Amino acid sequence: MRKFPENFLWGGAVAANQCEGAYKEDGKGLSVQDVLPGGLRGERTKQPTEDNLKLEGIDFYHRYQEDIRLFAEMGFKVFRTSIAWSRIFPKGDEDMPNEMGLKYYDDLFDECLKYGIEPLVTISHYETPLWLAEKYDGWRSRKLIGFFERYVRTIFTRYGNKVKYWLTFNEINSLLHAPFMSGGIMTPADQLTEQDLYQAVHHELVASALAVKIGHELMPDAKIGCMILGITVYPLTPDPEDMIAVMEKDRETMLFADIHARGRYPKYLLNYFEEHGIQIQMEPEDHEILKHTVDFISFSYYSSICETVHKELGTSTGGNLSRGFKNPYLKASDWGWQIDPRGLRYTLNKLYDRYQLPLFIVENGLGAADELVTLESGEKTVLDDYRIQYLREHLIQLREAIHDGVEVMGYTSWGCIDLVSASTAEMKKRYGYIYVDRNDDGTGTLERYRKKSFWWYKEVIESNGACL
Ligand code: BGP
Repeated sequence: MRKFPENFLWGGAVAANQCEGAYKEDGKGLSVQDVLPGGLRGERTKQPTEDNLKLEGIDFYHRYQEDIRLFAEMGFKVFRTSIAWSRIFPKGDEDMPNEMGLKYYDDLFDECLKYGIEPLVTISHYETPLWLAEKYDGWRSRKLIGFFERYVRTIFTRYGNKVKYWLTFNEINSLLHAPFMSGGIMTPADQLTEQDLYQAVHHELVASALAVKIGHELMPDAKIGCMILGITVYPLTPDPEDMIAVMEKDRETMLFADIHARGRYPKYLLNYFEEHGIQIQMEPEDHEILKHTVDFISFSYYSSICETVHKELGTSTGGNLSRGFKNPYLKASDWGWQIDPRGLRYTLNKLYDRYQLPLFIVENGLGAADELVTLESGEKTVLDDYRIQYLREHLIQLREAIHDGVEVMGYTSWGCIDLVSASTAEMKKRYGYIYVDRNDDGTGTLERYRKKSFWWYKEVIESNGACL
């Protein structure tokens, strides 16, 4: 019989900047998100502006106790969130941390542990302190490695006895696609060369390996993973040229996992650098630092895309920060992300075959415009059968992958409670099991309501996936 392992970590995921709000409370500094009111659709602003929904988020900062109680009610074993770097170091480059920020996460993690929920913490989730962006051009500067090191030492020392599971950079490969949001790089994207981008990538990779090294020294029992934006690519046609095109596109993603898992740059990337005249400045110690490889690989998975050399045959489409061609066999979400549960099984097998390291799916889900309805009983809910179907199909394929022999530590679906979208900065694109009464025009009571999927997911966890 196909089943999930006994200790499988079921749960959900959020990021500080998309849910906490309280953007300048208790000494918090600004982060790049506080000046991105339109997400990836819009321009950054000089100052935080009223139309930026992230400034208030879903007020998780003040309501986390209620929310974690709801997660516990669903039976979560794990809860993924991020620490907002600018709560701990408001500007990012100061010597001393902000005690009020540290205290907040102490309380948050204690609240999780009270219910036996393991925190899974992303150290940097698209929320570089704005000051580091303005003063240093974000991760283009090598100086950020040092600031990041101070930050991770601080949080590892403080939370080492509470947090066992850590992720370094959220979707680290997104730096190539969204340099400001992902890497705090102020220089406009169209003025950045590949040289600039890969230099910034190098700094993050060294910082990531440094976090693994320091984490293992300070917290011998901790498990520290990388986090990759999963971009699954298929050939649009059986033309062998398309297969080669897929291989090349895939490497833009896999290089990040390769370096994190193997501790060195792969030859294909070094050759690519040479052919394109890219010269990365590396310090002698970087090679030693990179050897500190991760304990597991985590990734986000929402959709897949096709690639082809026969551009005239394809219809262009996009997924999560990725562009490619439409797959005629797949349907898409209302935001155009193609829905491909089998692609999850394929991706899990591919990653496991390549690294033989435990895997963790830390994001997956369906963004949809939910409608709150009132039942005869008077209860307000969302009848989100479409979400249940999406999640169920993905979980069945995840179970298949486990049956294939893949070692999977856990699954945290994205936006387990509705939050502000990263790419569009809307509330309307909802992922949660819990509906939050907040609208794109900023109105709403912030009241929480259990959706139909809430009860479904509770049963999934209770039965350890047997009810799927
Ligand atoms: C990932 C990010 C998340 C998240 C998710 C869904 O790229 O790590 O922060 O938001 O995608 O994307 P969106 O919010 O754009 O629908």
